[in-house]
Amino acid sequence: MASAMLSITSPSTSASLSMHDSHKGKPHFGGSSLRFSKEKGNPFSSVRSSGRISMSLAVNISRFEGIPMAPPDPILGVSEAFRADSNEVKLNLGVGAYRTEDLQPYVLNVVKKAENLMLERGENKEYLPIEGLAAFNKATVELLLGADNPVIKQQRVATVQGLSGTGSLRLAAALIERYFPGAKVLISSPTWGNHKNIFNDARVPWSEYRYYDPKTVGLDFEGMIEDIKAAPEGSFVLLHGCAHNPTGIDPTPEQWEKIADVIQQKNHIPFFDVAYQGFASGSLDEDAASVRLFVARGMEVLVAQSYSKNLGLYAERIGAMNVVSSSPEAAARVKSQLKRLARPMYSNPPVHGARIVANVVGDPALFSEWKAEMEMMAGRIKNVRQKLFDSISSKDKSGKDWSFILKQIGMFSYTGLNKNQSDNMTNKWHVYMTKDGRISLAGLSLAKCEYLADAIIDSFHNVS
Ligand code: PGU
Repeated sequence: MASAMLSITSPSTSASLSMHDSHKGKPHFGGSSLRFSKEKGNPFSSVRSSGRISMSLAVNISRFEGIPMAPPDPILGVSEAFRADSNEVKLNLGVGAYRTEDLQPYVLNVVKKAENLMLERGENKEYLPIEGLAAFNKATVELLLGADNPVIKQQRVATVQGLSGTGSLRLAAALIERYFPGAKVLISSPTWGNHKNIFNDARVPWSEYRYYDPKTVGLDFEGMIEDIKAAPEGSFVLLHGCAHNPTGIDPTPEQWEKIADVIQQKNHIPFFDVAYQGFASGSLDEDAASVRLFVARGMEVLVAQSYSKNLGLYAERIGAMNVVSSSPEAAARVKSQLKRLARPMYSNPPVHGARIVANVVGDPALFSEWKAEMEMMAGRIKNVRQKLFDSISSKDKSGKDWSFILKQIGMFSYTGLNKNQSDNMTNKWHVYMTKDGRISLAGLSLAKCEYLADAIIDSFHNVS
């Protein structure tokens, strides 16, 4: 609450009164409402001289009065609302975070083993170099492109460790802002909600390309190609490497080829966001096929990576930014600038997650165990996807075709529910989800599929 102290001094009087916004009989000064002096020094205190009366106005209104309340985050805010709900049936399908069949968070066994190794070795806590842990950077680019990819041998990739997917994207956005002034980033419509925030905050202009077609509940491939063609030459085209978020709809391998054709023709720069490698299909190689296709064509490519989902390292903030360049010299210069951008932002990245990744990927036994665990996680999501489809199809007698649920891949299902219907899911059924109609199947269990099917059917048919 705003409050102000007024002290009035004159040869014969000295008074002080405090005033509050909420007071009905608020003191009034000379017909004008309370204004802050723009003079030097404390803008919240002013001294006025009026004849023999000098008024000293010391205002202890917060300096942050001009800062409005920010809205809750459309994704992470859903988890906050979920925590505040005391109803036992509640279900959090908002954030894309893997849960077990008992709906508990899951720490991978390989992660625990890697952490034990780290304890045994008694690793220190010294600063990492600005570009991150060397063993991590080597492991991450090899995982992405394949260890024998020629661009790695030719030292044409600038890889720096980033603060997970988000931080890596933000670093690349800063690079674009600094070295490609005015260049636009093309973003799919729809996309992960934070993409726009990232480019907005980095002051990088963006526009959308068509991606999702609500009529077919599939990819608007023609629209996508048209929009990429129509963009100014040399734009950055942001692509989801696999398991497109939020739609769960990916281009086919043939479509990826055509997308690469147009991007090459237009001299655009492909910019991949790879947040789900291994999580979509269960195979690390299959999920990196799109990126590898572009690299094999000799194109320069940006790739942000995240280990939040595939290694369950959400809170460790571990990922990387890779820039595949046409020469080792260009790669070295790009890397030097990425470091220069990172230094004043966060100085150097955290070590714990980087060591986990390096240990898991660098140890053949742990690596194959990881792949099995990833298949298990991807498999559980596929099972609930199937069960949800079966439940909805058998309960809904309206004849609506729900088969799109099975065509989508990855963690999410894009249900087609609108905002009102999504609100009904939450308010009536205690199912927490984002307002764009996305549900995270990673937060669903087989046991809850019937309940969710009832909620979706009710929301779809009874709310407009
Ligand atoms: N890119 C995409 C496409 C994503 O879906 C996510 C995470 C990220 C990047 C960033 O993840 P990092 O944890 O920074 O590596 N999206 C999830 C997680 C919640 C969020 O919005 O950050 C989601 O639910 O969409």
